[in-house]
Amino acid sequence: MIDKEELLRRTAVKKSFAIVMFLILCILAISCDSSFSSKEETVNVEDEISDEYIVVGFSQLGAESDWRSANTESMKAAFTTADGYKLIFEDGQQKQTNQITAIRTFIQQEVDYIVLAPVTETGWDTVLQEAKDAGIPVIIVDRMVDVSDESLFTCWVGSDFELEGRKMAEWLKQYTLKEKIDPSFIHIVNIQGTIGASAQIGRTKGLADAARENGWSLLAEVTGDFTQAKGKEVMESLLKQYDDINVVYCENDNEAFGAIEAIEEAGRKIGSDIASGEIMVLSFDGVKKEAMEYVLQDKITCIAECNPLHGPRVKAIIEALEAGVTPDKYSYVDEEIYSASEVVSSLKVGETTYDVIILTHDIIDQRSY
Ligand code: GZL
Ligand code: ZN
Repeated sequence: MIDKEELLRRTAVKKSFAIVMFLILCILAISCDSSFSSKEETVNVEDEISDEYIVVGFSQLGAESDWRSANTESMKAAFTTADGYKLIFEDGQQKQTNQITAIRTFIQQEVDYIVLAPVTETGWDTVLQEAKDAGIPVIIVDRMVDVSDESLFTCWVGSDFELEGRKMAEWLKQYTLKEKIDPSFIHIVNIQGTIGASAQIGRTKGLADAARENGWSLLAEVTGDFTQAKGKEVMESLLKQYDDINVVYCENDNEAFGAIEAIEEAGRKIGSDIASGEIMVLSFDGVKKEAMEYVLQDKITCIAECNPLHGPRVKAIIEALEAGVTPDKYSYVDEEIYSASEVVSSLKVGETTYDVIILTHDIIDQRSY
């Protein structure tokens, strides 16, 4: 039989145990609640971070060339968190559908700006209208978009591709004049870039117009899709189709690397001495040092530069827009033309005269990309 005293003691023990358990549960509840609230705080802090940062969604078209890699690096270097930006980068792998999906994702993420490097010019009206309806400014870089309503993008920064093509064609015309090569002797093939890309449209037109005006034989125009592999494949087949090719116009350096491999594997000699049977290679970009070294070796006789460093320009546009300033709708980058041959020292396109930069190792080593 438990006496009354023992009963009171046991009840007291049970009560204090219950109180301790209650306190433990309260502490647990508060801590998990605070972890929840800290999670909420994390979420809020995350939101605050994104409010503090200018969020830029960048739809890059792919990674097909050295030019593209330099362009991507330039954008990533421009939009850093240290400078107050969050860059969301999406690689479209050269497919427009991937880029359209990326833009729609940026809209859902409510980014502050969308930057688009479009793989081809057409097919953007619908998705750019969606961005406009969402109140998100769109900046186009590099190639152009062909849209029915120019208000669908705020600004464009890039190159004048037709001018690049006309400069290259004018260099060839001056070369034939100085070397006393009859225009009808020129049998040229064009390894084009991605069909529908502004760079392809402009460079192709520049050459085609000059070939017609100068009486050159433009034997073929075939896309190499701006890649080395395709450039080689196309050159191999052209060499089988034509035995009188003496100039190869490549719409970027990666295609030129492929074409050079094919020409050398076919046992042909590369160089500017076309009168003695060499095959002259002309190209665009001048980004990779290897391409510029090829110019020194006369494996590429002339390169029309295409400047990939759009990051700082796009950043300047966004900073202007943030400050309430409307930048120019179109801004073109300045570009040079390089050769190791001193035959042509300058050339004229329209009313403007352009110096040809006679390339040296020092110039290559000093260039920023
Ligand atoms: C030109 C750019 C082109 C480069 C190629 O601005 O669009 O795309 O010339 C690249 O190397 O693939
Ligand atoms: Zn060198």
